Amino acid sequence: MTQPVLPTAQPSVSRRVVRALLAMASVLPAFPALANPQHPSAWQINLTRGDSGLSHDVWDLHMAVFWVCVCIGIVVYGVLVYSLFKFRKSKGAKPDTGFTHHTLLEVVWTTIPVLILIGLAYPASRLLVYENNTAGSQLTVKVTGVQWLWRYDYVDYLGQPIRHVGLISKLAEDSNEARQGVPGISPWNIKSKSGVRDYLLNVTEPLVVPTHTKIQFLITSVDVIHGFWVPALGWQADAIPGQIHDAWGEFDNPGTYRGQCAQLCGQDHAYMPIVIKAVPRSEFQQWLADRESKAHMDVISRTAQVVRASETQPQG
Ligand SMILES: [Cu+2]
Repeated sequence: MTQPVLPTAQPSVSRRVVRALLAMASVLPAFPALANPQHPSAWQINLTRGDSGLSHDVWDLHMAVFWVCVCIGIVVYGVLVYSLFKFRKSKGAKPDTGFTHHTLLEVVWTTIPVLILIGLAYPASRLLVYENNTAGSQLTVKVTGVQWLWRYDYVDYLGQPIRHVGLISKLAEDSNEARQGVPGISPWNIKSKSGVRDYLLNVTEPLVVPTHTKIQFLITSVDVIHGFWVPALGWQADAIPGQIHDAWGEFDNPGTYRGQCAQLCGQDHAYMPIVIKAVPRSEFQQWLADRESKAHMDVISRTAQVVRASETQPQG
């Protein structure tokens, strides 16, 4: 067997490669700091940490997997780049044509990835089971995707059924007019009360939910597949016609949380944002009571209209 002619090591090159990899790795911890659960900030490229125990668990797992991948990348690409420089043709290196396999090495590089995959699959599976366990929810909201808006129906709260409280949430009027080129409305001038630019991000009416409450979302659609995605919740669920997908979420702090439809659902897919307004429990209870009494009055008014119409009908 011909032995390869190996050149002498080039410590300056390998040291430069290691230094470059370390420099790249040192920038990465800055990314999570940019994650804002309520408003995405400029250059926010990492997953948001969200605003509840569940979303923090998702984020922690995501970061753990991320760092495992970074370590694997450093080892694999480190060896690759080091070998490229150390054994380059210009230094006289020649391939070992007689080499076919190395049993011990093959066992090692098969066993290590299998162990890494098992190590990642175990916490991921546990979190998946936890994420799908909606038992003990205190509020249930049915979410229906419609081309191209969201409908929310409140089903029950603290074990009590809620009747006739629902709302249609579609793209805010100013954004809708600006996107259609209505004269006099510029996308750049559309801002919320707090001065946040919210062109295409605001809706006619947000989904109002209480903080510190386990909320069960029953997600479905009436036409095509939509995707209910609010990054602060830590998950995304498909809204599929004829199926109910249940998931749960919670908000620890009051605020406005934004999301988007995450499945390409038609020509106005980009114009059906999601806005969730989390408010303290007492405020939510007041809001719900107002909505229930308004819904009750609407039912009475409609019934009275029907009775009046039947009374004024000419008797045959
Ligand atoms: Cu869509």
